[in-house]
Parts: sequence; structure tokens; C-alpha cells
Amino acid sequence: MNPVRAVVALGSNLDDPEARVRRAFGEVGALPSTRLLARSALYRTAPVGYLDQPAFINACALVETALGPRELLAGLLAIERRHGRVRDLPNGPRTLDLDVVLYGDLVLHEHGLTLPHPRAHERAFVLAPLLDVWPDAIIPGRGAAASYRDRVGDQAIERLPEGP
Ligand code: PH2
Ligand code: MG
Ligand code: MG
Repeated sequence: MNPVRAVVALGSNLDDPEARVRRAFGEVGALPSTRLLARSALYRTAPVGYLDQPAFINACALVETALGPRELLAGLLAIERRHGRVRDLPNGPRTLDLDVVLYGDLVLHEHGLTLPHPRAHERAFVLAPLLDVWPDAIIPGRGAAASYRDRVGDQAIERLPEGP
């Protein structure tokens, strides 16, 4: 399979989220047939959806991968499991969430995998780091990711200083 550019969103709000997300970049880049091209800044973000939980650390990784979309997702879920991810409350607190946001220009509606991520364009915690790693990104079916930035300007996110 020809390598494809994909964007993976990282999120954590349990058990040292900042260190966890920094570590997870390397783990995503170490998936088979996958290379990490860029890592975004880290953002501290207010919870969206279920509000009664700690703030999140969010980021995005730009990768080049020869894995298919399902294989990539399976690899990400395996990393989540290694981080002790427990799925109890939907949208609830988690040690690590790894979502495929973009997989080239692929549009897919399958059980457990919708591409592009259906809410990416309306969430500042995805858009801001996505634009860090890929300012010209196109969200298939929606257009330039940058054109959505102003529409999410009311959502509370804080860019953290560069870390180690
Ligand atoms: N993820 C969710 C629901 N709400 N809020 C923030 N700030 N960051 C997230 O990563 C997040 C969320 C479901 O995946
Ligand atoms: Mg998610
Ligand atoms: Mg997820």
C-alpha cells in the first residue's frame, strides 16, 4: 500500500496526562510501517460533552503510514490498552484516547471508524493541534481545516510551552 498521511488526535485527562501524551507521540510513530512526521504543541483544554471531569491535554500527530485505516486504528487501540484505558463512561475521563482524524482524503462510514472524524471541525481541541502539524489540511467533505478555526474561537484551550 502506498504511504498515506494521517492525523492522529491524542487526548488524556488521567494519571499525568502531559507526560502520557508526550510519550504517546513516540508510541504512535513506532507502529509498524509508520513514521512520525510532526508533533503538535500540547494544549490544556476544557472538557467537551461530559463536563464533570478534569481538564484534558490534547495534541495531534502527523504520520505517514502504510497501514490501512483499520490497521492503524487497531494499533492505536492497542496503545490505549497499554496505557490502561478503561471504557466505562462514554466521553468520560481516560488515560489515553487516540483517534484517527484524517486518513489521506479517505471518507469512510463503518462501524467503529468514521473518517474524517465527524466532530473534528467543531472542536478547538482537535483543530488547533491539527493546524500546528498541517496548516493546509483539507477535511474531506468540509474544506480547509483553517476555515473552521474562528468558528471554535469560544472554546477554552491553552497552548502549553514547549516541553522536553
Ligand atoms: N474527548 C472526548 C470528549 N470530550 N474534551 C476535551 N477537552 N478533550 C478531549 O479529548 C475530549 C473531550 C471524547 O473523545
Ligand atoms: Mg476521542
Ligand atoms: Mg477514541
